[in-house]
Amino acid sequence: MPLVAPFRTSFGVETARDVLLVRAATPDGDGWGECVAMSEPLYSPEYADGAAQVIERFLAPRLFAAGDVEPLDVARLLEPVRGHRMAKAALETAVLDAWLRARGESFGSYLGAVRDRVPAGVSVGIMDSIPALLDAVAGYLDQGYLRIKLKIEPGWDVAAVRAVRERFGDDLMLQVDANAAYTLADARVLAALDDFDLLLIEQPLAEDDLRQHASLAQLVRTPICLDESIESAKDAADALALGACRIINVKPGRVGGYLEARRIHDLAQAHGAAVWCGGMLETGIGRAANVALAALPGFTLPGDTSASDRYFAQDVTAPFVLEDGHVAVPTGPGLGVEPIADVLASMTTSTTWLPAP
Ligand code: SMG
Ligand code: MG
Repeated sequence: MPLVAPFRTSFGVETARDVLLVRAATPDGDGWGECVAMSEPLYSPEYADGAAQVIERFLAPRLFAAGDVEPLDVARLLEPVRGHRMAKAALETAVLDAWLRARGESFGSYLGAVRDRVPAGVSVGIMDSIPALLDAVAGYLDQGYLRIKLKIEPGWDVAAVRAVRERFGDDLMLQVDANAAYTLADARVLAALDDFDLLLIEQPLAEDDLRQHASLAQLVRTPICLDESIESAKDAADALALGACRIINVKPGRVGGYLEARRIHDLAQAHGAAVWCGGMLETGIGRAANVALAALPGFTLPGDTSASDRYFAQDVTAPFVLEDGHVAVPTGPGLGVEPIADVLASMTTSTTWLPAP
């Protein structure tokens, strides 16, 4: 799916989204799940084609072998396979969607949503120049986005943040995301961001640098938020106990599914730590579930839950739209949205059916 504009991060430029969707065909009806792995293993070790293969060879056979599978069984059945959380999450979501549709219950209701709409933030890529960045941010604010996240990397940090803060004022909710582009030796640059009253600095250091994030947290005043480092509720517990972060970006794909994502929400709430819902340039399928999760009570910061048109001219479902800076939580059974058949067909490059043995 072509993106409406290139999206540059510290690890690369995305111009299109290569999407892997999982459809679970069950006796009670279909369910859908979106795998958030990107086409290349640059954000994390998983990638879309690899996820398709691990589902086909190792994950789906375990579910088929188990026979009658309920959503709460999926993670346990897939546990013997190490890692591959994004692939596992897509399967669990498809099973959960089918199960909820059969029961007439929405994702939001099942997960424990307490809001019917969620405030929307937007993630703004690294640009060629500060004027281009200011134009992009102005455009998003005109559309009503309530929080801006700037992607940063060494060389595109303090000046970019200063320019946005000066142009749009102190009331703008502003945060940054480095996607692991810095080391502890850059602490001075990261501390310079303290002047700009940011909500948080997301994943400044490498994903396996929990201890160093804890050291960095002693050197900067801005709260540290972890994304790539948190792959499970256990990781979240360790990070909070170590003081490696005060805030967690919850991405259901990264942590193996919506049920584990909810556990992280519950754990963070018990710790008094804030969570917010991250994004992986999802289509309407993944977005529907993210928006439902973001409506839980502990999601107290706006998420990367933007409207469909921030990413795609044509979404695979009816588009999610921004209303007064918010996105509505779907209320229909399951995800509450489904792929539009002819749109899906026009975008599909390959389909593999895995028949139950
Ligand atoms: O879905 O709005 C979105 C993208 C939000 O910045 C975003 N995601 O590290 O949080 C992150 C990145 C990961 C994907 S970047 C290609
Ligand atoms: Mg991030």
